[in-house]
Amino acid sequence: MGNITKRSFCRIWHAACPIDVEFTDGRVTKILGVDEDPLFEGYTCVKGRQIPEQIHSPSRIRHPLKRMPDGHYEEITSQQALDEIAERMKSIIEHHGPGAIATYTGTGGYQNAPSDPVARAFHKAIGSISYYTSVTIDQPMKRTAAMRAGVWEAGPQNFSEVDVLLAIGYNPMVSSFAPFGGLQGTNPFTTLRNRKEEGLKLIVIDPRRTELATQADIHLQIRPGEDPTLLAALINIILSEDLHDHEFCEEWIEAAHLERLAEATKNFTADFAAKRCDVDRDDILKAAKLFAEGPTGTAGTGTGPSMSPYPSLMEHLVICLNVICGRWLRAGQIAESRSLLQPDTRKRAQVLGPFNPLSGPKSRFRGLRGYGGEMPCTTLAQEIIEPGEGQIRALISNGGNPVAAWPDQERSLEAMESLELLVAIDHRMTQTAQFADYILPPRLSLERSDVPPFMDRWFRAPYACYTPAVIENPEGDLLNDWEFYWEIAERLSVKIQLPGGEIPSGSRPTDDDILELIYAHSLVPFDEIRKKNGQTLEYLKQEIEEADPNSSGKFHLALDDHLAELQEILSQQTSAERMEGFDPKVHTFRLVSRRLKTHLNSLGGELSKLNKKTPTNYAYMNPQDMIDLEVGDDELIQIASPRASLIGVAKSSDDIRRGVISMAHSWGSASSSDEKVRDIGSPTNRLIDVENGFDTITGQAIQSAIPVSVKPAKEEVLI
Ligand SMILES: Nc1nc2c(c(=O)[nH]1)N[C@H]1C(S)=C(S)[C@@H](COP(=O)(O)OP(=O)(O)OC[C@H]3O[C@@H](n4cnc5c(=O)[nH]c(N)nc54)[C@H](O)[C@@H]3O)O[C@H]1N2
Ligand SMILES: Nc1nc2c(c(=O)[nH]1)N[C@H]1C(S)=C(S)[C@@H](COP(=O)(O)OP(=O)(O)OC[C@H]3O[C@@H](n4cnc5c(=O)[nH]c(N)nc54)[C@H](O)[C@@H]3O)O[C@H]1N2
Ligand SMILES: [Mo]
Repeated sequence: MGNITKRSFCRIWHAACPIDVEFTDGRVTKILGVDEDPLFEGYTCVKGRQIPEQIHSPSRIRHPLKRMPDGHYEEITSQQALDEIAERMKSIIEHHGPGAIATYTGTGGYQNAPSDPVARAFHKAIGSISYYTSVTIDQPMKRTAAMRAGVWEAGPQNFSEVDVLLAIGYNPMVSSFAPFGGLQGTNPFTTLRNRKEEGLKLIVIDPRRTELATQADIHLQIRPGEDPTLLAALINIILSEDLHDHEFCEEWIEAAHLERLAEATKNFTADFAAKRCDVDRDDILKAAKLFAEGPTGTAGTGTGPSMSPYPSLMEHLVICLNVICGRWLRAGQIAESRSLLQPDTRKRAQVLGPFNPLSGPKSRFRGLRGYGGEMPCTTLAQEIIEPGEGQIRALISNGGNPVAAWPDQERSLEAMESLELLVAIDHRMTQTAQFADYILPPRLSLERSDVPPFMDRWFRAPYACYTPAVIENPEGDLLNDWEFYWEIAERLSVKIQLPGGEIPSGSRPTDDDILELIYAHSLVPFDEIRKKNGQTLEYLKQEIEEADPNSSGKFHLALDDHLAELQEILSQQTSAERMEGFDPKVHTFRLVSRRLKTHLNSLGGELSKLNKKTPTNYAYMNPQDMIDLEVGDDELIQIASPRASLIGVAKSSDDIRRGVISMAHSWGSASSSDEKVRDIGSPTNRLIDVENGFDTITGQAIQSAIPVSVKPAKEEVLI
């Protein structure tokens, strides 16, 4: 047959890089970038280039597995698995109500356009509130903080044109992720180099001198968890030096809110912040001035500070910075990004809201509520464990890995053990799949038609991108995630309702039928999108309209709960005091989260090249700290938080500030000890307690800037 090439796009992660998939004798042999793509210019990452091995790996699960009473798994047909699962669900619903059936959609589900919408709609169809996703443990405050402060309908200033970028705790060169208005994963190296050549000024706040920070004009190498202090100081300096955008503030900030914000931040002086955050005072002053003088710019946050103490306050302060400097698109300007898959929406230069984001049902725990159409993931393990009305008894893990990824592993493990029914939709025997009653293998990326649901609204141009399944009849008994929900709905005699109507009963729809139902009201008709794989549609760039003369929305910057938190912070030595059991003499280090080039959360270890490059989730530390602790490279250390301890493999890295351990999450096993740390790493989520120091709005647990003690550990701990 020889070599043929088919065009698709990568779905290892949201970045959605266009790829040419090379086939030799019917097998995928190579992934190539697409040089002529207008946004990506040939860019791919090392993970995406391993897709051939992922698709053809002998260890890939290709047939449904059922756990037998003695614990071993047997292959069964998908029809048998679905019949049995539906029967068990029926009985659970009959005895305990539909809320006892839960789904958790993880990153695997989010790289698959129909997965989340169909899973959500299935839960609506059966009347279950118990829908959860990784979004509520992944910067949920981006949504809630914006709603609480007010949303600028026209959006942030365009990344391609801004003069200053303030990047707070994200690293797109590795993560291919960037927030709102920031550098996206779309070809990040070339894009940043080009923008720097055009004069972009870059300020980075990160305890690590990251791949992004090396490009910064000012790098504030902050003590982890102290971002609220630094951000409050930037606001204070900008307001007291009169560097803010008066006109914008007068028009768009609710009366008295600017004065109250100024009052609440006035003690956050450059000196105070320099001491608390351990950064140079003059650099803070310079950063405030650089950002405020722009003339244009944008500030945005990533996972680091969003997982540290006071994350909602932190996000709110970033909104305040953008507001007081007027960092938004105005009437007559052109927005560079535009969603093609969502319905057409207006973009007016005005504030919508504020809104109450917490409109969902009440959780049984910690006074938290649902938001954004789902329940907070940090309560899910407890909702499973805790008996009583509302207890969850069945969980579908839809492209996720709860045991590895959820904060508070002890609770996650107890939850997995307590479930009456656990179904894992995954192609790997993960830490979670090991507990499953049924494992249903999905069709993987190249085996399904798709669009990039997440990047669609963030590409730096209206960009149309669709792929057909480039492998048509994959070997095995595989279901696309949505097919699982449809098959169960058929058996429960319920209808799944999508924007374009119900998924029909009887004969099986195609992926394209489902995409068409989901995107029935898209700006660009789905039939049109289907004809495009990586084209920018410049003519769709949208001009910002004047504000509606009757609009009364204003930004609310002085929210009582956040002002109270600012006062609390002023009275502390460190934000770690937010955690019970923190002892400044014992917990002298902070453990921060990071991403690794070779892995995507828990995915990567099964791919030979990636595993060889990164065999474990090293505990990266400053070399001087290692000398002080008398620990050498590749030696073991014990890391203990107020909650629990783990064994890490130390590695010196002079890009990390002193007093910090930088470590990737979702490694290790489902056991509570780390004998195999050198081969499979260890789980930082064991160190976390969802009840200790959590964010009261979103429920986000402290997953970064975790106070820990560190000491050398002997090899014997591995035996
Ligand atoms: N301590 C700490 N904890 C964290 C974080 C942190 O920074 N620190 N980060 C948090 C964040 S941001 C997130 S998003 C979560 C991640 O949480 P999860 O999404 O639960 O974790 P992943 O390891 O990404 O799990 C994705 C699973 O999907 C599977 N998969 C891959 N492709 C497909 C597919 O095509 N179909 C299906 N059905 N499955 C597929 C993979 O094999 C993998 O097991 O973890 C969170 N937890
Ligand atoms: N290669 C790769 N890419 C990925 C992933 C992966 O696992 N591997 N995961 C994907 C997922 S699920 C997500 S959500 C995105 C996340 O994308 P990013 O948010 O860009 O994630 P990171 O690269 O971990 O960057 C977080 C940064 O925050 C810093 N940090 C930690 N604590 C603090 C703090 O208290 N304050 C400040 N200011 N900084 C802090 C860390 O040092 C780190 O550099 O990445 C995605 N892309
Ligand atoms: Mo994430």
